Amino acid sequence: MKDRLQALKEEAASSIESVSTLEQLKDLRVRYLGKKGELTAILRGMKDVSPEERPVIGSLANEIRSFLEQEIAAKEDQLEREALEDRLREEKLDVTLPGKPYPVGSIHPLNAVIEQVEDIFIGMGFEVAEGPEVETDSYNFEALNIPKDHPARDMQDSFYITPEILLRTHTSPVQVRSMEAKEGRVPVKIICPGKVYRRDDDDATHSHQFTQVEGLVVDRGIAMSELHGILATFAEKLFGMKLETRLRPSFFPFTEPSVEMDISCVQCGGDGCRMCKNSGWIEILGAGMVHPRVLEGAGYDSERYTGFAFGMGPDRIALLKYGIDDIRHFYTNDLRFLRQFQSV
Ligand code: FA5
Repeated sequence: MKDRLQALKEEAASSIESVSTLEQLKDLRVRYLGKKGELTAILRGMKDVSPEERPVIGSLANEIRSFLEQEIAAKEDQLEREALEDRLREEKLDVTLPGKPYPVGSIHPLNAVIEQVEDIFIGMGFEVAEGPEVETDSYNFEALNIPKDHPARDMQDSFYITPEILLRTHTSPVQVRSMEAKEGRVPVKIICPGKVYRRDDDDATHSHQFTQVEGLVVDRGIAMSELHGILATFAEKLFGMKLETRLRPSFFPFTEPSVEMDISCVQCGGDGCRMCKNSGWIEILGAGMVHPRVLEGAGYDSERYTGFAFGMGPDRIALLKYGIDDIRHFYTNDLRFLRQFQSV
C-alpha cells in the first residue's frame, strides 16, 4: 500500500507540474483528491492493512494529501500570474500612437468680426440688442425719416414681401425699437448686429444679403465729439493698431448732421496703396446725430435729449482686416477658404 501511495504521489506531482491551464488543474484536484478520487480509493483499502501498519499508512496518506494540496496551490498561483501577464500584454496601450483626427469647426470669419465688435462695445458699456429681419415699412423707413419718394423704398432696391412688409435693408430700425422699449428712459446705449438684405447685384464688394452692426447712444448732452471719440477708440481696438480717423460730411435721412468715418489705410498706413485706391483713407462706417424727428417719433423729447447713431458693415470690415479680395467668399462655404480662419 505504501508503494501504491508513493507511486500516486509521484504520478500526481508530475501531472500537476505539466498542466498548462487552470481548468486542467481543477480536473487533477478532483482526480487525485476528490471524494471519488484516487487517494480516497487507495485509503478505502485500509481495512486490509494490519493494525500496526495503519497509523504509518494513515500519516503517509495525510502527508501526501497536504503535499499535493500545496503543489496544486503553487501551480494555481503560477497559472493565474501567467494569465494576468498574458492579458496585460494583449491589452497594452501605446500612448505614443497619434490620436484619431476628428474634424473641428471654427468660427466663420464674419462672425469672428461681429464677436470682436460686440466685445469692444460691451467693454465700453453698450448692450447688445436684436430686431427682426422681416420688418415693417414703417420701422425700416417711416420712423427713420425716410420719405415715401426715397430711392431705397423702390421695389428695385428692397425685397418686399407685401407692400407693408420687407426684409430689412439696414439695422437702423432697431434704433427705433430700442428707444421705444426704453419708454423715454436714458441712457440708451445699444449695438445691434444682424443680417440685412438689398437688391444689390453681387460682386466683389456687394452682396444681396450682408451684415451690419448698428449703434445708438441717447442721453442728455450727447455731442458729436463723443461719437468721434467712441468710434475712433473702437477702430483702433478692432484693427489692433494706431490709426488716424476723420469724419466727412454725408447724408442719412435719420441723422443730422451725418458723417462717414474714414480710417488711415490699415495696409499702407496712409501713404497710398491699392487697398485705399491711393487715397490713404478707407471708409468704415456711416454715423451722425440722431435726427430730432426720429427721437420725437420714438418718444424722446429732442429739446432735452440728444444722441448719436452709427452703422457699419462687418463684411467689408472683414475684407479689410483679413485682406480678402471678394465678399462672396463669406457666403459660398468653400472649406478651403474657411479652413484658413481656424485660429481666428
Ligand atoms: C446704412 O445702412 C445706414 N443705416 C448706416 C447708418 C446707421 C448711418 C446709423 C447713420 C446712422 P449704408 O447704406 O451706407 O448705411 O450701409 C452701411 C454699410 O453697410 C456700408 O458702409 C457697407 O459697409 C455696408 N454695405 C452696404 N451695402 C452693402 C452690400 N451690398 N454688401 C455688403 N456690404 C454693404
